[in-house]
Amino acid sequence: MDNRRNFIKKTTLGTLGVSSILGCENQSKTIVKPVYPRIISTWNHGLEANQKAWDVLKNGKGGLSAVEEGVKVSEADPKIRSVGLGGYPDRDGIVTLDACIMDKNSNCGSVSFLQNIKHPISVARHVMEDTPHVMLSGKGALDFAISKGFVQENLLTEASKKDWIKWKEQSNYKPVINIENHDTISMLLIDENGDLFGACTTSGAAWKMHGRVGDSPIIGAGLFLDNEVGAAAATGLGEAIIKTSGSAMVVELMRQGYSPMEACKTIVERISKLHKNRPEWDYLQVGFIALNKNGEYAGYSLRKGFNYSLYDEKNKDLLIDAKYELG
Ligand code: SD4
Repeated sequence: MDNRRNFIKKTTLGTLGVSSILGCENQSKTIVKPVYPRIISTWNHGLEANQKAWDVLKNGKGGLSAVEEGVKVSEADPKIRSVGLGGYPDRDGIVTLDACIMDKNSNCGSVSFLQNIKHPISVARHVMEDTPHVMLSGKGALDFAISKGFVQENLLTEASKKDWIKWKEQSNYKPVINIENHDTISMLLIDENGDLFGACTTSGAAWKMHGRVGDSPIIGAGLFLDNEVGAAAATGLGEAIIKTSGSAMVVELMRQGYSPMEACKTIVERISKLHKNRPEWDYLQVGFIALNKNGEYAGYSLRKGFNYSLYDEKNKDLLIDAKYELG
């Protein structure tokens, strides 16, 4: 309790240095007027993804289709090197994908270690809607995707192959911060009724071991929402996010009354403390985005360089530099 009191004191004193972008990032403790619909997504490619999601929502297709169609934009873009087509491969030169999706009723679906399918998020949705399970992995996920009509294709582009060949010269697994361990798209959406939806999709950490699965397909790590409270999602070094059940913890802190910013910051601090004296510290980056039931939002990361995209009625295509822990 004391910590929390201190934290609130610190934030009001401006220790966070949070700019009150649109009066929304730095949420007040007083009653706020809910603002929705609203969409936030990790990184700058979230701009295009948000636009698509917004259009789908406005066409009345619902929040679940909106987040699915939104992140599919990133999955299909070969220039985005950590999602879907064109994603960096593992150390054996194989692109393997992780994704999950969640709706307002806590229904969720997920795929991990999926190969040769451009839109893992859509397979994840099928897992959610057409099976009694939450997660399918590897060959089982691929067989399931094929049974649903998905077509196999080579996801390793020439550009990613070239980078992989270069990486193999040293074969040193030390992801370059904000380059080789970024670009996962995580999208959170609150619809016109105040209901929450989320999606997360990635090819994971570049040059990972074959078979490695990160946080992104794990409900509670890469993505979590509780329709009574809010939603959170992550990007960055998956191992660190899994160890703290990052997204679930952000939502639980919001349940306790933390603002999205306070909740994200608290979990980033926890991750920071855990990893400070470990070898991965040098390349550790994590970032969280959060959206609560009022439509208040925030993003916060360990190191500089994380940004996220916002889309709502007033603010189309806004890219926000997230506040960060290590100044
Ligand atoms: C992972 N969290 O597999 C993912 C990588 C990532 O932005 O977020 N990239 O660890």
